[in-house]
Amino acid sequence: MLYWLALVLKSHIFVFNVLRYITFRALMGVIIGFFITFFMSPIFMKKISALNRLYGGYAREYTPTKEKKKYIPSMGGLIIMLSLELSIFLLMRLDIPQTWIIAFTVLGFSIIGFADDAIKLKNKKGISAKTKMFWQIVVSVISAFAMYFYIHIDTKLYFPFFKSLSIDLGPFYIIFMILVLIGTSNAVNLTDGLDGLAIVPTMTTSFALGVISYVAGNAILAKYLEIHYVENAGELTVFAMAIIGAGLGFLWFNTFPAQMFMGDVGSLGLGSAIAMIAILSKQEFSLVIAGGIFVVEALSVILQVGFFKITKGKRLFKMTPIHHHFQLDGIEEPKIVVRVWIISILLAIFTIATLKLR
Ligand code: 57M
Repeated sequence: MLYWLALVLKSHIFVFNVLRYITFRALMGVIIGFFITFFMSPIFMKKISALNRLYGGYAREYTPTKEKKKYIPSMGGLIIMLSLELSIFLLMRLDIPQTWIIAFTVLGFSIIGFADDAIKLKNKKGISAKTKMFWQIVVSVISAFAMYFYIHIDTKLYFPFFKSLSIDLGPFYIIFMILVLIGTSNAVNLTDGLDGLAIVPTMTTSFALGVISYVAGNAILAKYLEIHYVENAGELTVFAMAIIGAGLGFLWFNTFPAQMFMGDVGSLGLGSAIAMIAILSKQEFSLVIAGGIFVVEALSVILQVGFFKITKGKRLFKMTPIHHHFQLDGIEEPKIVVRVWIISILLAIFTIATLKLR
């Protein structure tokens, strides 16, 4: 909206011209995102805490730190999502379909998460896994078809490290997009089991993808660094920075010892958000590197379940997702979390470095 205002007013009031720049709107994204989550979360926490007490606590059947965390309010992701949707409408260009498809997808995934969280308040089981998956498929199918038919998204897969290697999936790219959306949102959801564990890797992944999107959306830079040019990818940088702003405001309360969790509304919504940036900027493989933490957490569950079935009851890890394994090994929660942060920062730097390693 502000971009449009800049176009209308720039000839009358010169300062509005600055709103046209991606870098300025990205900076505004960090600031707006931070202030919304920072100032609104305390009000929200009070309300959810009251509901928690009313319905007897939210904590699930077992976690190594279950009792202490029983009354911590969840659904903080609602404020993150509010902040993100606001940033989308205020800061991104509304004349391109990308903006609307992002707004729809993130809203869709967060509504699924919200429904689960809200039901969990009363009934600890929440929505069944099948119902949740059904709705995730519905939202991703709509989103993927919109990207295929409205944006005419490039159906080729490009690979980091290789300048000219690409594989064209044609219409099968629709299925690929659906898998990326569902896989990423569930991987972020699985990771979200310790204080601050999911939000920082989400921010570092957003940062790496945001930088690459800026390069991909700038014809001169893209040509210089020999990455695939994607029209309007720079707008994704604005969105990525809004995620960082909102994430910082949320982390203020979610860092150990957490005063609030993001809930499925946050984890599913944020997972779909980073997946959208990766798809629309044609950086799906950069997402795998930058979001390596999410990949490892999800893989640990897949391996554990597979091994359990094949060996008829033996376990590969003490407990998965893998952060529980480290907890049961006796490592304190903040140590596990900060080490994950360190790895995710390194992964983001490495992902950005792949721009030069071609
Ligand atoms: C999300 N939710 C947290 C909070 C957060 C198939 C299986 C792997 C599924 C998996 C599962 O249910 N995952 C979904 C896990 C929960 O956090 C809430 O959920 C939201 C995210 N969706 O925002 O609202 C608890 O996590 C803790 N927490 C924090 N700090 C945070 O900032 O401490 C969360 C955020 C919170 C709080 O205690 O209540 C969760 O862990 O439940 N299942 C599992 O993860 C279970 N694993 C398991 O059964 N593993 C098996 C294999 C064979 C499947 C195995 O390895 O043997 C674990 N679930 C729990 N405890 N609760 C096992 C340990």
